[in-house]
Amino acid sequence: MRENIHVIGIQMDLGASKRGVNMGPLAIRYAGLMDKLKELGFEALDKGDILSDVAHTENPKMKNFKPIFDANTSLYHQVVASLKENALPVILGGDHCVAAGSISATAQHYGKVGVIWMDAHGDFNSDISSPSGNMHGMPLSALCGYGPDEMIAFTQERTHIDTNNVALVGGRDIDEDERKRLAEAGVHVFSIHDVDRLGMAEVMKRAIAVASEGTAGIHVSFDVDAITPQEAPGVGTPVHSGLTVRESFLAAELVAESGKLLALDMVEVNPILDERNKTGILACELILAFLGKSVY
Ligand SMILES: [Mn+2]
Repeated sequence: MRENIHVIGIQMDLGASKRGVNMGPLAIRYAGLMDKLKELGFEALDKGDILSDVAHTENPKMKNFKPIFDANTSLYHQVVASLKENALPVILGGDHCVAAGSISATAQHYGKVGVIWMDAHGDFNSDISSPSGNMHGMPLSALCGYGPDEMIAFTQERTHIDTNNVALVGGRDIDEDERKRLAEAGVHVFSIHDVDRLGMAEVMKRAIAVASEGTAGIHVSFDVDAITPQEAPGVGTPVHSGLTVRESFLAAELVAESGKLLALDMVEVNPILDERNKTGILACELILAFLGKSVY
């Protein structure tokens, strides 16, 4: 685990249909993230927030593409810069479209990385398959080379993530088309059903193995809607019967134990829909667990 942490916020909610998730970075910081990182012994640097331009849609199949791409371009360059300084970037979303920028940066820097995508949803739609045109449903597809390619066009040559090294954990609301696309692409899907049957320890053991095989390490992209809405009410697209809080912490602790974490996204905290920052506090504590805070 690196000693330097760079916290990078991105106030972005244009990839989702419900507004307010742009305040996520503030809520997570308000829970005491920077002080708690320092208490854990890290050199933690707050790089502030990237702001997005106002909503602007030209193509209804990719709503708000331009302001999303522009903010993601800033994020991409910030994450690359942090990695060059040997820091571990922690990205505070913002809706999940921001992973297009952050994971592209990790892949560009390290060459070959694995991804563990923890989410109630697949986020594996393209502009063609998406029923809504909301871009927070497309980043994993774009990152793996299944479009929309414009979403990750930060450099001349795209660095696609090999789906052999991608594990989706906690999925339970995946569109019919998306299911086919995930299967055809060969993404390793560990749905909530697999978590029930195998237990989180076994699921994470397999997910970490998938994401580590032949890679420099793992970028974890954690969408707080992976957690059951009773425990994480502050999310834009809640889906019932999700991960328990303990399953979520166990996942984070096992990633920390693996020593493979290269970067972490904590996304989709929506303070407007939250209850007294419950979800913001949980997201903050999960970040600490991913970085090695243990209970004993
Ligand atoms: Mn997501």
